[in-house]
Amino acid sequence: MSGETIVVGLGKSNLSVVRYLLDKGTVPLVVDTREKPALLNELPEGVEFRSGSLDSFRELFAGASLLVTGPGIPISSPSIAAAIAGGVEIAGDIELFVRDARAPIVAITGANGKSTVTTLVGLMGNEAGIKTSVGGNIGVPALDLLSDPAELYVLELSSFQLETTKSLKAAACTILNVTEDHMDRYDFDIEKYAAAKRIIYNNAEAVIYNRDDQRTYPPAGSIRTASFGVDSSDYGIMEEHGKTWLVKNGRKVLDSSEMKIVGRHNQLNALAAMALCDLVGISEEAQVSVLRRFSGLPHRCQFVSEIRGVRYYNDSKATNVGSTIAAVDGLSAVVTGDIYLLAGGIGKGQNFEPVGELLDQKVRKMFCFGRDASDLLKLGRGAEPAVDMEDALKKAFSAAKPGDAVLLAPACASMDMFRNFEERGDVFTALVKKLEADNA
Ligand code: UMA
Ligand code: ADP
Repeated sequence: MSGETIVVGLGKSNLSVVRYLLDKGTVPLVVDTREKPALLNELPEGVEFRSGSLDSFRELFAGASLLVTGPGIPISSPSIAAAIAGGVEIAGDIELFVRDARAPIVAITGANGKSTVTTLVGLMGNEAGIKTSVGGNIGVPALDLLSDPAELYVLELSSFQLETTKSLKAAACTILNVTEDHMDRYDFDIEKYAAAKRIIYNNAEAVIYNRDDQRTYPPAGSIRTASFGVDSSDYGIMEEHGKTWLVKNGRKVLDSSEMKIVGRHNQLNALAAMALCDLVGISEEAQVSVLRRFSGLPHRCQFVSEIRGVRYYNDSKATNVGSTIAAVDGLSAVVTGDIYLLAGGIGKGQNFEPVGELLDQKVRKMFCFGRDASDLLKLGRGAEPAVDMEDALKKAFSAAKPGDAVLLAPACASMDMFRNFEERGDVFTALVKKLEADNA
């Protein structure tokens, strides 16, 4: 094999790739478009780093033996596409992981709900006494899991990660849903985004799909399939005498009011998690016991404080329109008054019209901030400008009455004003706590 191994992009995943390659005796060259990526000082000694535009590396890429691209790097970038066309092998961290993993893998993708379902399956596996490790897009690079022997891996996979993965043979996998996200990476074509997600089904032993969402359907002939959805067939939902049951083939398994996570979307997440667990032998007892106690991940419709009778919720993880709709729907089920929405950031080329429909029905007003606030403001119907998130919060505080709720669910990525969605949620929480102290 001639040429060198080039790691493109120095983020979290590729730092794990560098360590992995060094362990295998390969010293890669690392490149990044940023002059000083935040993780540069963590690059192990002896590994060369170069900064420059992707185009400036065209010749280097063309002569490489292997290109390992981070998820933030589009493989359609001309210099990378040219290298691939010229026969250079491309892989991402997940590809390297699955080649070495020695335990079955449960793989989860979807526009929304990935982290919730991934966490649930991880907890359920461990509850059943199976040593289960969780990683991937959820924030723990998959390669970091290899050092700790596991009996089962649960991976959250983004469409970006799937694009550079070809050897995955999941023991069970799912596409939870496909609604608009990352359109700027998929030529504004949701079918291209869905096609990237469907890579997860290649060579899978068992597939779970969302029967209410055609874009999640597996190709004909997939070995074992099961589905989840809002009717009472297969993994489903049954309404009876005012109760909402999670059912398996019509058999009542859990009264959803026993779960701490609320909203239809979380009922669907619970069904998907149970289906995946059944396929890899995680007991129903473990499934139900986790569903009864799991109170949700931080930054997902997380209750922050009640100030003068108004409840404040942090759903900073709502980084696309679909997740904002789910957050508002979930909250509508538990809030009697009006909902005031704080939204904005990087719109990623999404169509915001469904947010306009929320303003027609469930949301009283939306205060908009961030880079693409103007796209949200075009919706009219109660969309008002704010200077930044703090100003949006102040405006919502002035407008809300006892019984109302203020919800941060931005429908946008955060990186125009914050490091990531976690920082945005933390800043919001701190601002709400300050408001609470000032109004005690
Ligand atoms: N970047 C550059 N130049 C480069 C390389 C990267 O500007 O040369 C930028 C990217 O455009 C991006 C950022 O740096 O904005 C991070 O990209 P990265 O490839 O270095 O990402 P990592 O730090 O390795 O983090 C990735 C996932 N990030 C992305 O897919 C953008 C993390 O998911 C994931 O937790 C981590 O790997 C561990 O596997 C975050 C995410 O936003 C939560 N994911 C998207 C989502 O969920 O919607 C897909
Ligand atoms: P992801 O990892 O795919 O971003 P999360 O589980 O972190 O998904 O949830 C992020 C946000 O998406 C939640 O706060 C909620 O608003 C919304 N959400 C969660 N599950 C679903 C679902 N099944 N369908 C639609 N929206 C969802």
